[in-house]
Amino acid sequence: MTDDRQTDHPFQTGLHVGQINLPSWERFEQEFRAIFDRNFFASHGPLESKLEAALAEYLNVRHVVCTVNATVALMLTARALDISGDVIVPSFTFAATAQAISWAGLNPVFCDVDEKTHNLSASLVERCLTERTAGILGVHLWGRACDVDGLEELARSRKIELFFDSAHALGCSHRGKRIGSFGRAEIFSFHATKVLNGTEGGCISTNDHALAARLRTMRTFHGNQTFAKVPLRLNGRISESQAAMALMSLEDLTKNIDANRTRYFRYRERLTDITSLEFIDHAANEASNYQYVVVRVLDSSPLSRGRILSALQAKNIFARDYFSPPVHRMKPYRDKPQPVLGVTESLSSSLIQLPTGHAISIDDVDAVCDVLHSIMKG
Ligand code: T4K
Repeated sequence: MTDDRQTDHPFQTGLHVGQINLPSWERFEQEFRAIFDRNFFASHGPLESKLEAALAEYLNVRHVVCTVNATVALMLTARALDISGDVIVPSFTFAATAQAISWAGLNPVFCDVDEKTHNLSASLVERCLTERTAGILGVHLWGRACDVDGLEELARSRKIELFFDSAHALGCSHRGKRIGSFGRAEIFSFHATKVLNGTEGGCISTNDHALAARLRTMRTFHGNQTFAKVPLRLNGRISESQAAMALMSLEDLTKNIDANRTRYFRYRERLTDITSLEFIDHAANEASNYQYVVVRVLDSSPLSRGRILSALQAKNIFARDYFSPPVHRMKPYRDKPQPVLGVTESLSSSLIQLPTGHAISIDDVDAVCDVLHSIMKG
């Protein structure tokens, strides 16, 4: 145990919330030498195809279309659905969810989330439906599935589109089925902070042949990649180096999820007796990637969330106040009248995301918990 681990001293290296799961240097070198040898770095190389096939198998879905990041994947999907009007989205999410809708020329309508799941539910969405509603974009926040069945039923009965921002949910399940084949399409992120690290990257998974053809065509200007008639194209391809990183990370996924799970339960065990912090659970009896460790600061807390974050930061523990402010309070949306979203506001002002992942040892988790114990004494 080094000085770093003693709670009366700051960590010399900051503890961050992101996963940053890395392959060994030797594997990295081998994969990147092979890319150099092929002299093929971008524009639909062999690793793109290999990654798409591997992910399609993992997600048990017909088509996976990889992209440069999840934001572009969301934009492409929203555009490829060929709808116009409003799309109902949660405001309690990363800004990319709603901004992708706006980039696609659609209008995000912000809906409140369920207090327990932090996600959209069919009953909440139903209250937002109007004749302008063309779709619903659900988010499986923290890897917990939103009300998939209720939303599918609603989308079917109202004849509107349903797709999912699954950026947090790779390796998670709903009713025992791996997230990835619900709705018309699901979108995943391979950002370095996610459980599957492509440095940057993302993908769309779908069982819809026609949609996949449109997406494959829209994500590139390459003539040999024309599979459908589309209104617009862009360069949203994944590079070979991103695909190489993502493939290595996919091989390590089980190991990385196991590491997250161990840290998650350690935090949970160590924090149970701080009664003014509520530990946010994952769904019972479902697979989770445990990539997020989230606590809620209750009203009974002797310290505000801001004070807790500052106290942690003073020890070089960079816990985050995700997602604050909620998206409807960010530009450009805050410039227009927005609904009152009570649960969203409350979650947005009370949650803390704690550091986890391979880069953080169990000793580190203990040290973070020690700091929390000491500051929450008041
Ligand atoms: N939908 C949802 C629900 C999302 O959460 C996200 C992204 C998206 C869609 C869009 O996915 P992408 O288009 O990004 O694929 C991060 C990530 O950039 C973003 O991917 C993620 N969600 C969001 C929740 O967090 P930042 O700006 O807060 O994180 P960043 O890059 O500052 O990383 C956090 C900390 O981790 C840093 O302060 C330092 C540390 N770090 C980070 C990187 C990248 C490192 O130590 N090394 C690194 O290489 O947005």
